[in-house]
Amino acid sequence: MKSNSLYSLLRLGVALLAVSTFTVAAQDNTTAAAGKTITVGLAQTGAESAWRTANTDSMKSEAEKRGIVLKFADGQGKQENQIRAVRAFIAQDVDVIVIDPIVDTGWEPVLREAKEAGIPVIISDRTVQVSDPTLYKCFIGSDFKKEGRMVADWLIKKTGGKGRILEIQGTTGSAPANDRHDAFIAEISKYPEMKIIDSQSGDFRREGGKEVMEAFLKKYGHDFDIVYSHNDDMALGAIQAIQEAGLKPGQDVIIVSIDGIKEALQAVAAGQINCVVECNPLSGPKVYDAVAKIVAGQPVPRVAYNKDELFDITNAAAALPTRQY
Ligand code: GZL
Repeated sequence: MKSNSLYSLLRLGVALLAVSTFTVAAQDNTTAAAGKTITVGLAQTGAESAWRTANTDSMKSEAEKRGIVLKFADGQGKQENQIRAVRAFIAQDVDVIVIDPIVDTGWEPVLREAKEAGIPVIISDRTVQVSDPTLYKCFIGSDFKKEGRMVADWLIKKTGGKGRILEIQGTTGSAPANDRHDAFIAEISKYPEMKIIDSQSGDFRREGGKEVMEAFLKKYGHDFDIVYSHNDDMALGAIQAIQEAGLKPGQDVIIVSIDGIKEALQAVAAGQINCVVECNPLSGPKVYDAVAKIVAGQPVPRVAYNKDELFDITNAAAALPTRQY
């Protein structure tokens, strides 16, 4: 084949490639242009647990799927970082701000700034305490009080309403820690022989759960019956400490937890955790459905709770193959 015809063939190939890439891009732009490309600012709590990683992955992958521009800020476990990020989103005039608030107080000033800038806010995952309900559009997440009740009711059935309980709490001041504690206490307080003998925060971190459990074991030896952990990461850390102390988790002590991450369900199937109440982290689709409605000026439900399931030895193994997180 003559070199110049090879050259023209190559040029044609490159041109076709460019067009196909451009076409794909154009299609995306066309789709976006038709529906206006939406920009969302997400102030995430941090990366404290496997649950949080799944939550962040869902928010990022779903935004990409929908052609939404996501400005992501990792709060690194500090509310001031989240507030700083929200102020940056306001300055960038995003279409909607989504906040997963680390703690549930201290949000009014920055929410007021977003309102004055005309930028709607969605509270995702954890709730906030505000005096003015117009400071945010809606809450999308799980009902933490229901989760606390579900764990307590399972324990009451399992023990006949008896037992000395050690509680490993989530992040101090966070809605899940407050609500999972309060609702659990409200249920078990109906049984005089069932009580929490000690409660410490492990900050939703695996290492935190292990450290708190090590301190409990030093203080109480084996003079307790149940460990109630506010999330799976801390429960898995606690299991490590319990094993290192020569006790069998799930047998010598009952362990109950919340979240439903795959590793915890594997521990339930293996008999090391006795009960896990799910708290679905895959918020992306529901949050961006609400974003689309808000941008289109349509109403959204004030509260949208996830459906959360309970897993124990009767159903954990069967659930494992289809677990998405
Ligand atoms: C609950 C979520 C909690 C999880 C933890 O919706 O805010 O934070 O239970 C996570 O695993 O770190």
